[in-house]
Amino acid sequence: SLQESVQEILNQQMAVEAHSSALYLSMSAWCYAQGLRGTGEFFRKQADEEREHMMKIFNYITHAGGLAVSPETSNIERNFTDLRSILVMSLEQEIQITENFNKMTEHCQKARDYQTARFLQWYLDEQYEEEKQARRCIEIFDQMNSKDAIFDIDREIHDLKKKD
Ligand code: OFO
Repeated sequence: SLQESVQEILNQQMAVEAHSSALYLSMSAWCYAQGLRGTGEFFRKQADEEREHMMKIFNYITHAGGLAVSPETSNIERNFTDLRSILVMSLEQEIQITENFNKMTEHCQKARDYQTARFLQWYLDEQYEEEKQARRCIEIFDQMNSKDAIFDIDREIHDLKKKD
């Protein structure tokens, strides 16, 4: 079964994923309220994915005979200034989450819990994709930005969830 310290860092990450999901939902709401439906949908899907990430950890802990902790979420940002600042915030958040998984993997290796280290590999792959997508969003914004282009940007970001 899981070592105490490994269970603890997995539970902490469950809370991070829950927060991430709630933050993306908040970004989605803001975008929809601005009439940016494409980006609103993009972030709504992103919120769903973060919840799936959380549940994947929940299942892992549970099936390993541990005790998962259902996280609380608070301090969810609601006041955003503009679309670009949301896109930058999203990239920064993903970079931070990647760093979490690096540290967790290192912890598991030191604790000689190679099973969990291997489980975490999935997240590192996923983070690579998410950072790539978040970086692409900022590129799209910066390449296309002009007052007339905001709805084209909105559509391009929306379509990112179809590609890959
Ligand atoms: Fe995009 O963060 Fe989850 O793992």
